[in-house]
Amino acid sequence: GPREDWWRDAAIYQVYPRSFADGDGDGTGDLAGVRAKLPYLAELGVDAVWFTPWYLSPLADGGYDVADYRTIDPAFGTLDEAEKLIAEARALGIRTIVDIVPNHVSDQHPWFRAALAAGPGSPERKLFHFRPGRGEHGELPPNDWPSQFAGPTWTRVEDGEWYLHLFTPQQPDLNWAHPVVREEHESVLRFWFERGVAGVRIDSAALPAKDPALPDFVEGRDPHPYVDRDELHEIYRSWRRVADAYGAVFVGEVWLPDSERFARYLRPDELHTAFNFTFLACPWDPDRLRTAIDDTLAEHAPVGAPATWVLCNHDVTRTVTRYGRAETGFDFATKAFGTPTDLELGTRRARAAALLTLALPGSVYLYQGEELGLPEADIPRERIQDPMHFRSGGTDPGRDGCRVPLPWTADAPYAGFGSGTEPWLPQPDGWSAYAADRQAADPASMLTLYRTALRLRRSEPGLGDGPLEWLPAPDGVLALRRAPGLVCVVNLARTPAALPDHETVLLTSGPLDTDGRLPTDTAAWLRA
Ligand code: TEU
Repeated sequence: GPREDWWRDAAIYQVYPRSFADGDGDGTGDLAGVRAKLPYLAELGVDAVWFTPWYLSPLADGGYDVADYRTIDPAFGTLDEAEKLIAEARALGIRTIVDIVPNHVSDQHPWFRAALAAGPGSPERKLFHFRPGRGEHGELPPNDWPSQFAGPTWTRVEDGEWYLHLFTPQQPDLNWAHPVVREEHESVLRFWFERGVAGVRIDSAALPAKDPALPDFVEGRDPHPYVDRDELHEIYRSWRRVADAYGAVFVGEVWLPDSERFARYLRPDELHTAFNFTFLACPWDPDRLRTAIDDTLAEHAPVGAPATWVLCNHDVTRTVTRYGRAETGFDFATKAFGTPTDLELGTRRARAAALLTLALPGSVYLYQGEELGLPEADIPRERIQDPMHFRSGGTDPGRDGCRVPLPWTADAPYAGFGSGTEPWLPQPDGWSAYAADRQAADPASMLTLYRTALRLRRSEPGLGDGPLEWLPAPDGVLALRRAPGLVCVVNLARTPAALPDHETVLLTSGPLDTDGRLPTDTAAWLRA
């Protein structure tokens, strides 16, 4: 029967519903589109799908502004379709993970509308962080916190009070000291677990709890007024009891540079897993990658949680573009418009990174379109919708470049996304060259590489969770042994690398060179 600990070494595909597949032909992706592509996901060989928010939302932040967790946004479909999708996916061996955003709700959520209407001092306002302003007439925000996007974290309402929002003004922060906020989220978890959901991604998981005094920033203050507050652990322990009743799992979006603080969330009575941003942010450099892998395994081992490996998501620059740049780590500063990138180089490295990632112990996240090797798209400024674009006066392209509707069919309008209506974000010229149907027929394509590697990852004993052993290798070459006989070699040196005696299992590039060596920026799985 199905393994209870499937999540310890699962390959999890991230669907951004707006851009995955358009079933009703209106230019926006939807659940009908996902249902039609379930065979594609099964063929790809993933164990689960994580859906970024699909709930009722004004889409001020791509759905991370939820107006009602118990309703699917009509642009995406209905609750009935979501239930069918969950069941159909499960029948194909694919579990469903949904996204919960505890830090905030939409300003269109009934709670926030009621809070606005009820006025200062009302019980409705206590679900959020409303405060009087500073200054003689309350004309200054209550504290000095800057928002993650643009401007201050505070917005003033008509009656003169201000409310807190770490992200856009359309995303008011909830007050997690309030028992009703806690009860409601546990009820939302149960709602989705009852519908067959196997896991929950927790958005901005280190941010929801706030110092009740909401103090100004003070350099070196410990603890931070809203990042990684101790109160969070009790909240997630309570969530864990809900999940355990359904055998469901959590993956936390815990952005914390301190690995000891990060690991505190990964406990048998707290979160099962959390995203590994150390690996994602790591540049294409052999020593830095090896250190990132070793540090990750070392921080997970004592708490018994499996590591996760992530190359890309809906918030960061596409892998082939990142790896095709001179500065290859993920850094907002390198996201500027027009940063030069060598896509041929980036693609070679992304292929090698795929084999490395899929050879590591733990679970792997695969963002939609990575299996097609999509590059970051340049979105014309006037078409950019992501609120992050506005944070530095429009000089930051924001995150839409990795959210472009997928190319499915080479010889169809809009590369087969939908049926003839222009997609909500423009696809760049040449997008159909990446179409899934073309790649499925090409043994040398990125899609074929991912399919083959994912299939092997399932069939090779010893891949997935379990020990990793580094093998001696020349400078710039990473060689690691997993399964008794399976070795992954990645060549990040400038010269071809000699290989041990072996039988080739999988290569990211064409044949080895005439001396049987592994070319620069390629990887191999060997039986050795
Ligand atoms: O992101 C959390 C977060 O901290 C972001 O500011 C992140 O640092 C940024 O997007 C760069 O990677 C989550 C979601 O993944 C993101 O899409 C949402 O916009 C955000 O929460 C607010 O809900």
